Amino acid sequence: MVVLTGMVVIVDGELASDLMGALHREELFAAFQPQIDLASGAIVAAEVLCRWLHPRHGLVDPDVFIPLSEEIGAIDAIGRFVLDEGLDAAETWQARGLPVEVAVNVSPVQLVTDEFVEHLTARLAQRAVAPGSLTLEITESRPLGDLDGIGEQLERLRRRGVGIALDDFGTGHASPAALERLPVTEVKLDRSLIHAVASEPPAHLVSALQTARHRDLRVVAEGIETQEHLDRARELGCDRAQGYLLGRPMPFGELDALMAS
Ligand code: G
Ligand code: G
Ligand code: MN
Repeated sequence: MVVLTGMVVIVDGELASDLMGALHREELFAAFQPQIDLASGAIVAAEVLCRWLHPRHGLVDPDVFIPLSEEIGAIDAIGRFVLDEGLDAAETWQARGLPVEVAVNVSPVQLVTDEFVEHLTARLAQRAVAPGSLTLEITESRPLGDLDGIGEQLERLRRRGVGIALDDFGTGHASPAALERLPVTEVKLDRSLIHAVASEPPAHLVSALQTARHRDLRVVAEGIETQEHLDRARELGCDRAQGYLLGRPMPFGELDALMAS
């Protein structure tokens, strides 16, 4: 099988074996993308996004290496790495009295066993980070599979005070069911809904948003690239916004400097 990543064609068996050692070779790093509070305009959170700088192929798309890592059993190690990067950032900001939260993507594959919850619990105990300042983003772009099994793990995380976001909300047909059955604290509206500026939001989305508001969930708009997108996010009643207009995914130091200015 051949995978296209930008201009490069890579045989995927080779990519898989490269990915196995990527963490130890320190080829993986975290990028941080700011989230803005729509009322105040302040940076209130950052999403941590994993990056892989391959020595020969350059940056590999996460849409390629994340699913690959799930297949080859590397997602747990990568997930722990990204979580640590997020907790480092939150700890640094909170030590300085900056109330900035972090959001970390978690693959449903990481929630198949108890390991992730146990690891996260241990990490939180070691660190000066308020659990409420960490949100885990669960994507629904791939089928969430056994909602009950995932729900159980998410309940345990909620009991520890961690926030749970439904990522890419409004794309999959699973949205309303997942919203109903999972203990979520936030929904992240997929960028396709923000980019469809000219059209009315679909009825199922409007009703899902009403449910979200009734349950007092935070609503975050993704993919804000233009002023029009920002206006759309406000019209939809979003609390927070994220996108290239407001800040691209960037190294920690860059976001840190941006917040200081
Ligand atoms: O920047 P972007 O290309 O980072 O990310 C593409 C996709 O990869 C998104 O769906 C995003 O959620 C996912 N992704 C990025 N980083 C991580 C990560 O650390 N863990 C998981 N599970 N997914 C990630
Ligand atoms: O699926 P998830 O929301 O976790 O991934 C976020 C993805 O969206 C990342 O790939 C990130 O680089 C990308 N992204 C962030 N802001 C924008 C934006 O304004 N426009 C587009 N097209 N993508 C964005
Ligand atoms: Mn995300």
